[in-house]
Amino acid sequence: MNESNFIPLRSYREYPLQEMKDRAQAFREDMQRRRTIRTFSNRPIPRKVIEECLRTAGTAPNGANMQPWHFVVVSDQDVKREIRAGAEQEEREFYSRRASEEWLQALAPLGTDWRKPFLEEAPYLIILFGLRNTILSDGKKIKNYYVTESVGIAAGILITAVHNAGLASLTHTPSPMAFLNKILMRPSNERPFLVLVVGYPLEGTTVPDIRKKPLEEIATFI
Ligand code: IYR
Repeated sequence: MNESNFIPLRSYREYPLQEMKDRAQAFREDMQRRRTIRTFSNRPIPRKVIEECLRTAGTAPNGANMQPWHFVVVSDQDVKREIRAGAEQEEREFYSRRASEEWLQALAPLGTDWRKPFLEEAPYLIILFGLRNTILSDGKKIKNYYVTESVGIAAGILITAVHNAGLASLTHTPSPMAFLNKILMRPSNERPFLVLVVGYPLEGTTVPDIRKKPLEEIATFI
C-alpha cells in the first residue's frame, strides 16, 4: 500500500560556523532591501527568469508532498486588462462598502485605493492557486491537507526568488478572487490564493516609510 523509497541525503551542505554566520547575515541584509512596490515599468523580462523562480517556488515544503498549487503566468495584454477590470470591480466594493473603518485606517499609510493600473503595466502577473484536491493517475480524487500553509510557503519562496533575481513584486489580494477562476479558466477545485505582480520598478518609484518590527518584538527565545 504505502510504498516508501528512501535514498541517502546527498544535497545537504554544512558550512563552517563563521561561514554559517556570514551567510545568515548576508542573506538577511539582502532580504532587507526587498520592498513591495506599486508602480511598475513595462520593460520586458525574459520568461526563463520567471520559469526559474517558479521552479524555486515548487521546492516548497508542503502537505504530504501533494504540491497543492498551480501557478498561472499572465503576460498577455488582453488577459491582464481583464484581470485589472475584475480586480477593480471588487476593490471598488471593498473600499466603498466592504472594508470596515478600522481596516481602511490600517491601510491608509500604504496609500492604496481601488485603482490597480499595475495589473496592466507590469510585464508579468503570477496567479497562485491552491488545489483543494488532487486527481491521482488512477483517476481517484483525494483531498489535500494544509493547502493554505503549503501555498503560503510557496508564495514566500517565490517572492524571495523574484527578489534574488533583481526584480520587484507586489503581493496583491483582490477579494473575493473567484473572478480569476473565470478569466483564467481554472477548475473550481483550484482556489485563487494571491496575485504576484512582477517587474522592474518604474523610474521614480516611491515606497511608504514603514519599518519591520525588531527581533525582540517578533521572537522569544526560551
Ligand atoms: N486588497 C485591497 C486592500 C488591501 C488590503 C491589505 I491587508 C493590504 O496590505 C493592502 C491592500 C487592495 O489590494 O487594495
